[in-house]
Amino acid sequence: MQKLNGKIVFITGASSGIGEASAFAFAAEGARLLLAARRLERFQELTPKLKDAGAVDVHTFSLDVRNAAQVQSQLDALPEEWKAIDILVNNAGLSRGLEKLHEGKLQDWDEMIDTNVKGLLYVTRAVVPGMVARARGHVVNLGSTAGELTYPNGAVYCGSKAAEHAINDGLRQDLLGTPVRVTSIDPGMVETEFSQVRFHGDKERAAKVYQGLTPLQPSDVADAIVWAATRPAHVNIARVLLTSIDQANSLLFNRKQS
Ligand code: NDP
Ligand code: 8X3
Repeated sequence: MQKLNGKIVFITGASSGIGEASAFAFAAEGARLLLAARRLERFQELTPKLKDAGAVDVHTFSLDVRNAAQVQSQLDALPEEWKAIDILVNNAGLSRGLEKLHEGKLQDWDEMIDTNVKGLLYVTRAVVPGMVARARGHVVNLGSTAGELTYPNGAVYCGSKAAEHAINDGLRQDLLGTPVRVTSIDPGMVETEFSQVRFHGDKERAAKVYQGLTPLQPSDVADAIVWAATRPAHVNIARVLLTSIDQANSLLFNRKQS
């Protein structure tokens, strides 16, 4: 088992949901946390809590992963003691809208593809060369059941997560012969701000997504991420697909009538 104490773990989209829960899970392992998101103000409250939870140190910065130049400049500007990233969690992501493809909004598509696909690529491109040079590292990408099986009205989000699968597998192939590991963590429905973001702030509609079933919690996903990161150095977990007991795949749920 790999020890994580003192390791630098960089989590994108750490201001909420799975990213925030992962920060707490890595804190409990005594990691040093490098956290980024656009809503920097959220880190003011989070940082002392993460230190209380065991993080050796916490460094936060604002980042929009859609902006390639900003990704590179923010990582170049890191204090020297934060540059040697050991684990990258490419978590920043979102869905926008739930509509038939031929009725979809171009702005929603751009936001999903720019964040979930291009943003993940920009961060990976900026971080992985250092891992290769230092001969150590682990990239954990957030995929989804949506990338396994497309559901109606979700073609673009599902497509972005199918792209994540291809990128995850391609990166693992390209890093063969180096000690850098690559993992995709693919959850089903997780109760986070995800649905509120999808429905542009409509909390009532978002709540209905989880009605009548028990979804995964962000900490369940964080648990899988830390598990993958703590396997022995010669073990690469390629993919973890996890759902709640009330979900079989993107289309099949055990929803109790209310
Ligand atoms: P949340 O909405 O709770 O969190 C999303 C995080 O991503 C926030 O911290 C947000 O921070 C950040 N983010 C979004 N856009 C950007 C951006 N352009 N630049 C930087 N950070 C950004 O959702 P989840 O925790 O559920 O989602 C996390 C990941 O998990 C996503 O990749 C999602 O696709 C995936 N996932 C979610 C599932 C679910 O059912 N919830 C299931 C399977 C996968 P900020 O707004 O402050 O920038
Ligand atoms: C998030 C899971 O099924 O709500 O990736 O799109 S789903």
